[in-house]
Amino acid sequence: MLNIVLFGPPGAGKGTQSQKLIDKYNLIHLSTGDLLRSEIAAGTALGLEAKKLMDNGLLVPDEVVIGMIENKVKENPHAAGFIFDGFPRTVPQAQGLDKLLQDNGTEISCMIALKVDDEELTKRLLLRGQTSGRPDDQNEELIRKRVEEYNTKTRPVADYYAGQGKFCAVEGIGEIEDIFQALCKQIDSLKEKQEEKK
Ligand code: B4P
Repeated sequence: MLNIVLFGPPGAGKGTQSQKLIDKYNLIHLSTGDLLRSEIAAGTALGLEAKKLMDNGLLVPDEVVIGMIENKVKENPHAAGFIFDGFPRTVPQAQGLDKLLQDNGTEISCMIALKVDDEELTKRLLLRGQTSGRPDDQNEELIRKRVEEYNTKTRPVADYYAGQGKFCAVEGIGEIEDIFQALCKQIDSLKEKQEEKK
């Protein structure tokens, strides 16, 4: 199986690139941001709780997101693989994901990080805020809070996968198509290595 974690700060382009990657590699896209937003839209108890945190730029509790991902992985036993977008965002989430995949006879193939500086992130998210209606994209202070959450809680997840020899990074600034090609290059070389091992 090809299980990719697409990593990067808020607005790095994880959602944008995931859409393209699932088509090319026939993978299932699991975005915790999208899953949480559909809980909010459906007005569930989980959604109401998550909304308060997300509207303040804060992370949702680990057990909530791990539970959501677990359900989705179990719903897709015959998948060719998954793209995890916006998850794991903390080291306990990464440990939870490792355990879940191990219990299902598979593992993370690689984490690929999109490198984008803070100035570009703010610019992109404010621009998206003009059309998306997402409350967390509407003002600079909130965006800064999300980047701060990323720097303190999420950044260490990269070291977690680097420690397993599963980390690589690509430049996340530039044309969307060029960034996509750089991601494909990493994934193709990963697939070649998987084939050689067989
Ligand atoms: P997410 O939905 O994961 O969203 P994101 O980090 O804002 O965005 P992403 O990186 O996917 O950016 P995108 O491609 O859309 O999280 C939202 C919130 O949910 C979090 O703050 C948190 O509260 C909660 N949450 C989610 N997962 C969680 C978890 N695991 N644990 C706890 N809480 C969790 O791109 C952004 C914009 O840039 C778009 O407008 C796009 O068009 C543009 N763009 C993309 N690539 C570009 C490029 N190359 N050049 C110019 N613009 C580009």
